[in-house]
Amino acid sequence: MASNAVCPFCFQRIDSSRLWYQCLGRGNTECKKEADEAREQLTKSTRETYPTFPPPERVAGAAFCPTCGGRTNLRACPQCHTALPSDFGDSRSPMIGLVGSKGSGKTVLMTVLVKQLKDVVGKRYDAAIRLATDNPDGLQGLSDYQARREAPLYKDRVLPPTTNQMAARGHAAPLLLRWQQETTRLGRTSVRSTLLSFVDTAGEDLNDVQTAFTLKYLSVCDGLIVVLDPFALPGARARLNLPDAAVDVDDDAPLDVVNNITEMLKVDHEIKKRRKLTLPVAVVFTKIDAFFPALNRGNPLMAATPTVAGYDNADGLAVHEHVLALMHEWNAQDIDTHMRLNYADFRYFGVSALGAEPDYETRTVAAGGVRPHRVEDPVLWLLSKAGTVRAA
Ligand SMILES: Nc1nc2c(ncn2[C@@H]2O[C@H](COP(=O)(O)OP(=O)(O)OP(=O)(O)O)[C@@H](O)[C@H]2O)c(=O)[nH]1
Ligand SMILES: [Mg+2]
Ligand SMILES: [Zn+2]
Ligand SMILES: [Zn+2]
Repeated sequence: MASNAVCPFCFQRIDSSRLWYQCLGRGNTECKKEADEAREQLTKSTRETYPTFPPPERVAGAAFCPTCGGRTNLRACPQCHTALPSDFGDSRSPMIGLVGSKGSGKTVLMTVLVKQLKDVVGKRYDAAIRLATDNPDGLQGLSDYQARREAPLYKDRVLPPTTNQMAARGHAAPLLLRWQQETTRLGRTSVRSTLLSFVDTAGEDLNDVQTAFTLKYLSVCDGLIVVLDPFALPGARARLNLPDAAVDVDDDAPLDVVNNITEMLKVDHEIKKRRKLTLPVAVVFTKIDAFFPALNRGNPLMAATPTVAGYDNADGLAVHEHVLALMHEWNAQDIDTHMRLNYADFRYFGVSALGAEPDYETRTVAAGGVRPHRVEDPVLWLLSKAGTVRAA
């Protein structure tokens, strides 16, 4: 039976019951690792792998490589020939898009979010949350990911450089996380697996509505995290005392970004002018730590994420309302107007990936290190919609 899925690497719709195989190089004759033309065309990846081949008829488990005869159970995308996580075929795999304006804090947020999910949220849910592929974010393997993304931020306390535009870096490999959890239904326990896919886009890609990649990516996402930079709002900035080095974007970029995303989605989903978009959108204001001194102690934005193993809807709504109040203070109601007119299902979030203001000039994380504040909220909300996370 054909079952529809989306390849997290090339964003094409594929039949997950007819996945291809990728050789593991275990045959009697030598099989060579090579770049793959289809993969390069669809994902810009020139990574060399053993050959990929279509499934022989009536094979369910392992198959044998037609070139070297070696046995393999590694599955791959029929379109872009990229190896897929072992349980791709039988797990739910919601795609969560992470988009936002330049300098809004996407790279820091994604790095911190992944670590927070692995180290903290997993324990809370009694779930195993792990990177699911050997090429996270285009890097070669988990240790490379840790060395290039996590260590600089957590150990050396340096902020990442700006993410290259897709055109320059050529390859926007998504980061796949597998969320594995035991569930009990009608007295029977089984392990349920969900794959989450995030792509860190460069800010500039969004300003260019024609960026085909972004369009294709947005069109297959089941939910979106739209990252907005409060420092780009003059009304918010007026309440802070920010050094020049902290401000990296043009004024009002947040509304432009939201507008661009809406335009792209509407074209793609062929939505009539008067209809609202139905995919859930988490609108996330980053760098909320800069506003801590001005917020009341009782403000839910100041409190940590509730530590229950479920999405706390009442807490989420309280945060939503308080962020909305801040938007009014910041004179940014137009963003809310836009959201109400165009989306049927959205919620506001305020997060701080770092937990305290960095030294913007030297690009150094504060002395206390990275202390994530509410970074997991948007993902938990989106996953509660997908049914992975219980709403409490
Ligand atoms: N106060 C505060 N500043 C932050 C935080 N996260 C990021 N920043 C600031 O925002 C800057 C940009 O962060 P990035 O994560 O590189 O932003 P980005 O959206 O990936 O930027 P591009 O890749 O250029 O599009 C950082 O250099 C910090 O100055 C945070 O949690 N708190
Ligand atoms: Mg970046
Ligand atoms: Zn082979
Ligand atoms: Zn693919």
